[in-house]
Formats: sequence, C-alpha cells, structure tokens
Amino acid sequence: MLAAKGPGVFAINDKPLVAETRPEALDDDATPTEKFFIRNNGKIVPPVDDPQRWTLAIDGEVNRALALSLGEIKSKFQHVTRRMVLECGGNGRAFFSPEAQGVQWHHGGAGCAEWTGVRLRDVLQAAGLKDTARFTGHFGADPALDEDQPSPISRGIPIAKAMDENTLLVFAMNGGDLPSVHGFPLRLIVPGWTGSVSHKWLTRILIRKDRHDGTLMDPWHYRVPATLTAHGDKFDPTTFVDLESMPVRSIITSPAEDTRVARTLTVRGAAWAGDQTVRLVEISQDKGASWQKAELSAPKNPYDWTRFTTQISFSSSGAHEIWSRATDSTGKAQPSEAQGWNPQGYGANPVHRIRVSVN
Ligand SMILES: Nc1nc2c(c(=O)[nH]1)N[C@H]1C(S)=C(S)[C@@H](COP(=O)(O)O)O[C@H]1N2
Ligand SMILES: [Mo]
Repeated sequence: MLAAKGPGVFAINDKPLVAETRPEALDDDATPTEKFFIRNNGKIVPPVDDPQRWTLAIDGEVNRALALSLGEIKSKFQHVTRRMVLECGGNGRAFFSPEAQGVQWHHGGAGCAEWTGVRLRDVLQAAGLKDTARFTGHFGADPALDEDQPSPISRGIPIAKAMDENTLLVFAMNGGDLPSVHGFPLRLIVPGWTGSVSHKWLTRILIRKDRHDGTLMDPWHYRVPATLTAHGDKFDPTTFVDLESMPVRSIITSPAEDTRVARTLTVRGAAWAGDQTVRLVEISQDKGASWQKAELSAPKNPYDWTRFTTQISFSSSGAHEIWSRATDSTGKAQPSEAQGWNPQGYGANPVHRIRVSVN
C-alpha cells in the first residue's frame, strides 16, 4: 500500500499503517494525494466491494433517523470543495524529551488537500437535530487490531463544531475519488482539530445528549492538561480537557534538510494554526538570535494553510541551520523547544529547524 505513496513519505509503523510526510514533500499549495500522511488505527483498510451500497446512518437525538446512500449524499446536498489542513493530534510528538507515548511524528503528520463533499450541517439539518443534541459519535468500517474490540477508534465532537460550515462529509480528495487508505468511500473532515475526529470509512454518526464514550474517548486519549505541565509532574487525566483545535506550526518545505544551498537563497514553507489563522512567520539563520519576517500568501479559504516565502543570505559557507517560527492570530508563537510535556505527547509545536550546507 505504501508503494502507492510517493517519495518523501516514510512508514513509521507497519500494522497499523502509519506514514509521515517529509517537510520537503509538503512544498505544494495542495498536498498531492500520494504524499499525504496516513494514520490508521485498525487492522486493515476495509474493502469496499460496492460503493453504491455504502450507507451512512444518522441517528440518536434527531427527529428523523436517516440511512443515506452515497448516491443520495452526492445528489441531495450542495457540493463544497475546500483546501484544508488535516493534522494528526500527535503531530510533533517526537520533539518531546523524554519520549512521550505514541507515534513519534515529527512535523509531517499533516497535509493540506482539496477536499470535496457536502456540509455535515446540511445532512444533520435534514435529519433534524433535537434540542437535546450535544455531541456526535463517529463509527467506521475498519476492524480493530484486537478483533475482540468493537472498533479501533470512535470519536466525536460537540454539535457546534459539527454544524460549522467547514466541517465536511468528504467523498473526493484532490479532484479524484477518496483513496482507500484515506477513507473511501466517505469520511469526515473536521478541519483545524485533532485528525482523530476526521473519521474514515464512515458508516454512522450517532447524535448524543452527552459527550461520546467510544474507543479512544477515554481520559488519556486526545486529552491535554489544562495548564502548562512538565515531565515529572503528577498527571491526573480526569482533570484533562479534550484536545480540539491544534496549535500553531510552521514547516520549511524548501530547501530540504541536509542539502547544499547557495549563499543567497529563497526559503519557502507553510504554516497553520488549528481554528486560528497565521499572523506572522519569521525565519532565523542564526539559531534564533534574530528573525526576519517572511512574506505570507493569502489562504484560499478558511483552514487552508498559509504559504510563506523569503530570501535569506548567509555571510559564510559551511554548516548552518534555518529555523521557522509562526505566530497565530491570538499572538501565540511556536516555542524554541517543545513545551508542556504530557504523557501522551500532545501539543509539541517547536520551531522547525533544518540543517543545510552553504556553498
Ligand atoms: N475509521 C478511522 N478513521 C480514522 C482513523 C482510523 O484509524 N480509523 N484515524 C484517525 C486519525 S488518528 C487521523 S490523524 C486521521 C488521518 O487521516 P489520513 O490517514 O487520511 O491522513 O484519520 C482519522 N480517522
Ligand atoms: Mo491522528
């Protein structure tokens, strides 16, 4: 399966399949499908023999429970295409020291694709939300690694996020059918939030009166301390809060790490900030002693990433580093080192640093 992925994507884990994208492979405005990161929790990618017979159930706190075929979803609701970032909740985990538990992502557990689908809001309105509707629960067709378990993952979001106009039920990626590994024939894209709520191979959305209690909704998963913590602190997960919006991050996508570069060169990259927007991206060529502002291009639509570019000049040849640092619309900037160590390793968004050899 990974063979279908392009260069610049490397497997972190085999079963379940987890693959990260190298920063230099994220140099396009829209991440090509073959370069998009993969995060599976289940045993296999569920085979879909006949997509015409795929149905999505909407039930629970609704006036009319629905069972919609793929054809009905495509024909009854307005199509929307948006370029939006999808990012794993654990992105950046590898920057925590000592090592936190979970997939050791660097900055490449993220990508920005063109997603086409319908608004979840429109479908929920067709079902008619009851006043008691508070939270969603997502169910998909992938079997758990341990087949005694009901599902590898079943997470949910508050109704307000489900009703956000940018939350989509997606059937196409970058203009083609959604690939199997990314959730064919139907997935959720809940932009800006931990990727774990963007359910793949989606078969059911249960509308609930209360927070969902499915697999990986337990106190340890996708939950973070409410205050800044450090390694050695006592952690009580019952006091944690749900990880929702992802923190601000930037990556240098050109030049590539460990390559030879000219004394004067263009540095290019991307920055994004969960539910916030990117206010500022700065580049340092002296390991953070001084910073120079990069030029930002306007995102195409909400939740698109912000591409940046700037020219820098080194005054000497040899080994150097280039760093990038983004600041979000609330004024939060990426720290020099990962902050807020927590056992599950969420929220590590240090500046991106690459080594280059200057001619
Ligand atoms: N059914 C299902 N949906 C899922 C997952 C999964 O294992 N099973 N993984 C989630 C996680 S943790 C992430 S980060 C994203 C990754 O989406 P991608 O593989 O298309 O990049 O899918 C989410 N949706
Ligand atoms: Mo994830």
